[in-house]
Amino acid sequence: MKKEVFNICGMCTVRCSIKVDVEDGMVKWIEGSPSDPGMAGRLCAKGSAGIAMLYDYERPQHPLIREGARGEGKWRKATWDEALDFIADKLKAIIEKHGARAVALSDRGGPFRDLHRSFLRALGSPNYLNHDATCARNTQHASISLFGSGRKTFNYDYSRCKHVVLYGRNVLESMRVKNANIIMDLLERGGKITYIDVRAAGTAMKATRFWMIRPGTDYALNLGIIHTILKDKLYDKKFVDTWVSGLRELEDFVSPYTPEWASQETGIPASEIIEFTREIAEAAPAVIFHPGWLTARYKDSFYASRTAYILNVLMGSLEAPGGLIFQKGPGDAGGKGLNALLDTIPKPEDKRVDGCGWKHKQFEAGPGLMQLFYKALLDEDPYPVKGYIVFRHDPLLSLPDPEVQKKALDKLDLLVAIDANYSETAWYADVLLPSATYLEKSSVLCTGKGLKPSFRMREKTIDPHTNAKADWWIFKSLAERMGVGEYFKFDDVEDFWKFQLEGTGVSVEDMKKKGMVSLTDKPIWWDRMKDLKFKTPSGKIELVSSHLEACGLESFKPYKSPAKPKEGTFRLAFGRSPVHTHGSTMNNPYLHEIMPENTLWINTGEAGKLDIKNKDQVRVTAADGSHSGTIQAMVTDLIHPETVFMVHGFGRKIPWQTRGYNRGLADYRFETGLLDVYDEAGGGIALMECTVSVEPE
Ligand SMILES: Nc1nc2c(c(=O)[nH]1)N[C@H]1C(S)=C(S)[C@@H](COP(=O)(O)OP(=O)(O)OC[C@H]3O[C@@H](n4cnc5c(=O)[nH]c(N)nc54)[C@H](O)[C@@H]3O)O[C@H]1N2
Ligand SMILES: Nc1nc2c(c(=O)[nH]1)N[C@H]1C(S)=C(S)[C@@H](COP(=O)(O)OP(=O)(O)OC[C@H]3O[C@@H](n4cnc5c(=O)[nH]c(N)nc54)[C@H](O)[C@@H]3O)O[C@H]1N2
Ligand code: SF4
Ligand SMILES: [Mo]
Repeated sequence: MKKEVFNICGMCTVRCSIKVDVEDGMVKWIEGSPSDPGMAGRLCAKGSAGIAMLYDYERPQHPLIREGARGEGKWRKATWDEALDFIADKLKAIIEKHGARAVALSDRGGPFRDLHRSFLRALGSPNYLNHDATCARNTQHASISLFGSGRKTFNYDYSRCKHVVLYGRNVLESMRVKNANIIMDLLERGGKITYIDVRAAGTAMKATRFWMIRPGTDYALNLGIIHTILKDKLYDKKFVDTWVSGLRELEDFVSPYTPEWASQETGIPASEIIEFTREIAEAAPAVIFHPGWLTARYKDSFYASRTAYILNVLMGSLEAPGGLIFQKGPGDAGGKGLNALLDTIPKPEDKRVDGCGWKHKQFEAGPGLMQLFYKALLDEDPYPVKGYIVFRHDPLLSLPDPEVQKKALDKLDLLVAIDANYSETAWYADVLLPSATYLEKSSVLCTGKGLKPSFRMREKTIDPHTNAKADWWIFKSLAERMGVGEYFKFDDVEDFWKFQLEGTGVSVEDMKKKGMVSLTDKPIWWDRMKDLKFKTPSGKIELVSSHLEACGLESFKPYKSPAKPKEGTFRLAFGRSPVHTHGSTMNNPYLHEIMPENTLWINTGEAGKLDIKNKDQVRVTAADGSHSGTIQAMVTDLIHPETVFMVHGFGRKIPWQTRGYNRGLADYRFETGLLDVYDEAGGGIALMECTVSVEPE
């Protein structure tokens, strides 16, 4: 029997809409959903390799309970009842001794969080965390400091944009399929891309302008551009007069930061900075300065991101076609949003263990900060945490200092990992619960915000063909065992969908037709001179931020030049390959075949000084000497002399993943001592404040 099912891709976290062809209970074909115009059949390599993941038996297939020491790799197979009872008994003992706040849960963010967040809240713990300290926290906080709301306030209207400026936002490789398509169209219709990176990543190859910037100096570049805009009065006066406070203070602050000064810092000629600024002002307001997603990770990346937002404001690109568009939700379409289980459960009274939102007032409480969580775990301050559930998240691979992390994790009485693969963290856990893959499970419905808000659905295409289970089932079963089953009264996921859709006017049947329901026919635009709403105390875009100032932080931070690495040492930069997702696809049979390991990009001149030739094996050593490894050199002019680069996620250490095991090097193992180093205004861990030495092997 043949059928077509609409699903949401889970091979990375950008969640493209897909259509899956199933024949006789087997997945045969995956393509971008035809009902989503941005996808129209298209998919990336990782998305296509979903089938290879589905039928790969080198991923967890049964619940496992640890037998040997943590991380030793000795496990016993358990039934679901056994594993869930084991977890529930331990959690109950922890809660009895230390209170519910001694249980924490972290995930990888995203729109499918309602059930597991509800589970934690039902237990009574405030300690929900996600991955964002290593991803977009600086950008999130930069947005809050200006607009009073986070980075998801805006979407980027590439389809009408005339000039997009990207700081290490490698859109054509670190991709969203939809955006990559639209950006290629942008180029075809004569739009411009200025791409700024320490190396010529894939996007640089297509860009109309590429600036190879000195590492860690994007903030200086922005100051030079802002200086030019204000000096030459190139900003959108009407927009700025209407919405902005603090322009005069900004003018005073940037007065010493001339393009000539910026040129010395960044290595980009002053004449080019001036020429670029005029060009961009001409294209305004259809311009986008991308404030970064991961961006570069330095101690002042918050200010680099904040000034990128300020550049959009000065160009008046907010809610302008081709600029930064306010994301509209169901309410803006005159409808009602999805019901959330989380809203039905009382908020715990305890304060977060990581201090976010109270001790560290500059940081949103929301998902907290992993590095502060680890510190609290180690010091048992302000209180002990003894149970930790890691769901769809691999902290040991995605944060620095795995050995320090392990010391913190050793304070736990229970570490549970719920994963579709053997993650590095799962391998260290006490119990590993195998999660069904996205093709084998239905998830809670989610909202797609934008000019045309929608509801989106992931429906399972086949039943799990191993003993893995869907997330909703795992958390419902755990909730029942923990005595909080009254919140999880739905029979199955379809029953939960009905609860989510109650009062919205949309039915489950409507959702199943195409996997999404648009809540409006016409795109929703607001009048950018009248109807914008900013959630700052003043209702304005606050260049002088009342939030930052109240927290004792500067709205305009004097620039500090990053130190140049010593001879023979380099900053270690990292990024993505278009064919891998972080560390979770290195063992995928197809993707492994396309890219089995990473290489080390090194500048030709620097390689010459060290007598390193292209394709030589080289030794890379961490700054404190604690870690070293060999890797193939890729000698190229396309990288800045102060830096070397490797793709993130390789050097996997799980012997049961025979393909990915020990192939290539792991960037994070060189980031020694950085678990504690972060941007104090933005909270983002400064992963690129990392130097390594390189020598011929
Ligand atoms: N050194 C260094 N560190 C980095 C980065 C870097 O480039 N270099 N990148 C940073 C960034 S931007 C991010 S976002 C983080 C990413 O942080 P990670 O936590 O590494 O994120 P992912 O690899 O997306 O996925 C986490 C886990 O989810 C599992 N998973 C996948 N699908 C499912 C599923 O359906 N169910 C369940 N339960 N599990 C599933 C995967 O197997 C994986 O183990 O890492 C950050 N850390
Ligand atoms: N194929 C694929 N796509 C993905 C993901 C994936 O794992 N695989 N993950 C998704 C996730 S979670 C995220 S957060 C995004 C991340 O997407 P991006 O934000 O595009 O980040 P990266 O790919 O990590 O690339 C970071 C770039 O910053 C550059 N860089 C380093 N230092 C500097 C500097 O000082 N200045 C500038 N301007 N650049 C610098 C690096 O050379 C690198 O090219 O990608 C998403 N898309
Ligand atoms: S970018 Fe590729 S892997 Fe990521 S969700 Fe889209 S199709 Fe899937
Ligand atoms: Mo990310």
